Amino acid sequence: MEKKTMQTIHWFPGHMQKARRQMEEQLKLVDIVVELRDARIPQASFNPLLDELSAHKKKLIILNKADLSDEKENRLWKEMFEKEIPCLLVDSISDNLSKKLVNEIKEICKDKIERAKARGIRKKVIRAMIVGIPNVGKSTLINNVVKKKVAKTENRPGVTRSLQWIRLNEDVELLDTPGVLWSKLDDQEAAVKLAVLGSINDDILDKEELASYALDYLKQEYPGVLTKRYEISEEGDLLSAAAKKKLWLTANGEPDLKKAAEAVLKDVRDNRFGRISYEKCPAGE
Ligand SMILES: Nc1nc2c(ncn2[C@@H]2O[C@H](COP(=O)(O)OP(=O)(O)OP(=O)(O)O)[C@@H](O)[C@H]2O)c(=O)[nH]1
Ligand SMILES: [Mg+2]
Repeated sequence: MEKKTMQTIHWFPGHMQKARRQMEEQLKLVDIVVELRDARIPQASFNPLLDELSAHKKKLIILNKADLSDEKENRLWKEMFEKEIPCLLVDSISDNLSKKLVNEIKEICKDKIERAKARGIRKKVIRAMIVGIPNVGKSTLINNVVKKKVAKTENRPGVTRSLQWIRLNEDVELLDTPGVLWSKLDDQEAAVKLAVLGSINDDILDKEELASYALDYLKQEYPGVLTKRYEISEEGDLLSAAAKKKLWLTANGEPDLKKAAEAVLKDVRDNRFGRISYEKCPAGE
């Protein structure tokens, strides 16, 4: 898809502004910021606003939903991030994360724990703020780590609306935060990827454009997956071809592109094409 023909995507509703302010306030209580990224789009899910907020804090990057992304890309991205910052590849639905996350957090904060000990504080509680773009899996990760459903989760952006401290054990507390974007989505291709994967509310976006972007990407980077799913030849107008083949038609028998776009986006978000990375690591080229 030509970049210049793309719609301009912008989504920074009031609750995100409020969340940003509250996160800023809580930051002074926090020992470490755990930043979740979507393993399928590790770069597009980087949030400059959160980066700015956590600039002087210890940090851990979690590439979440690693079960949905390409294994080879997962390895490459993790290696790349680890050169700068501790990084874990995580599946917050199936992994057993409690010990792994606590150990990692304690390791990163060990100097703070030591310093507290030296001051006579035997048990320092480490406070970790869990941040990330909407729908990346922050609340799911917290539920996994504390082994019960303490936070509401759903496959749409904007589910968590307020900050919530959760006691994990006697050593660690976690802060669930609402997903936030940033007010200027300069990189519109990144914005399209965020919208395609469900981190931006797409009610007011052009879904046909989003779906066509996804189809073009899949054709280019994962040849054969569209043929497998939609029995189409991966040439020409893919959205229209899929609509014809899958009989997503209007009352008068024309391809119903609106319906097709909804179906394609649902397939992307339900992971019907297998393990796909929507951003390839530059180190692999
Ligand atoms: N396959 C897979 N799905 C995940 C994973 N983590 C979260 N999900 C799903 O992603 C969706 C969003 O999860 P949430 O935990 O609500 O995301 P959030 O970051 O808290 O979202 P907001 O509160 O809206 O910012 C849910 O449908 C989860 O089941 C994961 O590691 N793998
Ligand atoms: Mg949430």
